[in-house]
Amino acid sequence: MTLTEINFDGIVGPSHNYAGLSLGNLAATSHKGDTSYPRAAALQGLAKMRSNMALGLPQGFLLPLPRPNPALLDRLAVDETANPALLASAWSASSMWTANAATVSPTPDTADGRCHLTPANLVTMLHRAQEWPETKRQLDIAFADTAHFAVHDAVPPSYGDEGAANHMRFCEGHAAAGVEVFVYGRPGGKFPARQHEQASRAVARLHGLDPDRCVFIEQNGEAIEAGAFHNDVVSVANERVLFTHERAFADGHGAHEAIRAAFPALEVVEVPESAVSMEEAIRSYLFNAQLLSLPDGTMALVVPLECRESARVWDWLQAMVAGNGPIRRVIPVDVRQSMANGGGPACLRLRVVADPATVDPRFMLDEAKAGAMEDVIARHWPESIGPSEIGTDALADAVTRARSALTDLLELPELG
Ligand code: SUG
Repeated sequence: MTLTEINFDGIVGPSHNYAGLSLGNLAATSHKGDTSYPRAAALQGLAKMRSNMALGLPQGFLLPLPRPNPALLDRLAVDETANPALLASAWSASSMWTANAATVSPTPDTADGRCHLTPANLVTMLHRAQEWPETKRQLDIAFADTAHFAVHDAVPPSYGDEGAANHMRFCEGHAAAGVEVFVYGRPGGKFPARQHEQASRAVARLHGLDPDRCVFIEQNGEAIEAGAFHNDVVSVANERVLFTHERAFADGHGAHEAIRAAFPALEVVEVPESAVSMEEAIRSYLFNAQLLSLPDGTMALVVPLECRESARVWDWLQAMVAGNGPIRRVIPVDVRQSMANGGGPACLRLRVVADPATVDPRFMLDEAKAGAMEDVIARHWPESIGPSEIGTDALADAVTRARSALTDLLELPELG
């Protein structure tokens, strides 16, 4: 068994659009009604995957879900009198943000020694709540090897669960036993607190985690109000490192101490408000970064290009790599199409620590497959989608055919 971290990125679906459906996600609501560019969006995502593979890291992917979702349109009896947001929900390509696909507890952390995955119920938003049964169908195929994986049903409503976006794992190395940290929000603010404490606790129990190696932390309500609708907008962890904003947690000092009590090797890289304000951190998505362990044992931070465009953020990052902290490299990537919906590099990936040989190879990427996928995307993904096209038969045909071309290429007829 060679346990290693595999990032499963969501392929951006052909219906990618800006309908402004996510209250509290300031990027998404401010881009409501813009024209989207699904082909460019999907190619940006693949370029990020290629760039991570070039670092010597294994890369997987999950497919876009079938859209428009006919079952949702039927069950809501959507017609021309219905609120346009209901129609748009059935067209959303939001499954691209696979950090919200599931919570993952790898083999070294669980009582039965299997890697446990619980799809996120995403109940707070209609366009996301429709995702999990189809997401589970993919997880059931990709991780069908039940000697090594257990895929659960989602936590039942009304406890909101948003998956890995509110979950961090600390360990000496990915293959070593971890301490799992669950971050939840307290409801009652002006924006929804999407992760409920009871959902996090249920996931920890379902996965058979040792209660002494679990930490539950409250997110700062001010962070949610400033637009951090998931904790991964203000913090990211890898191995022994927590990279976080000073105001990420309700009690920052208490949060670090609680993690340190369970994981004494913790190293905190904290960005103070005086260097980068919470607002600037959220605008640039500094923390929605992939903090990666490179084959040479150092760490790199994959940030969105927007970080280079903010002088304060870029200055802070330059000073960080010039120092002698654990993060030695910063790699900016262009994921602007996803960013405009509030999805940075970290939102686009689900981390699974596993032996790649135990994963269905159809979900693993290599250069040849990436090239073939780019061809399919270039040929079939709509170049652009304007708001008036959502709901049209012509676009429904185009996006349905586009997805079929991908499932054909990947030899995944069970998802066709
Ligand atoms: O759930 N955006 C997503 C972005 C998710 C980002 N994920 C993480 N932070 N891990 C969301 O708010 C916008 C779609 C729209 O409005 O059409 C959207 O769903």
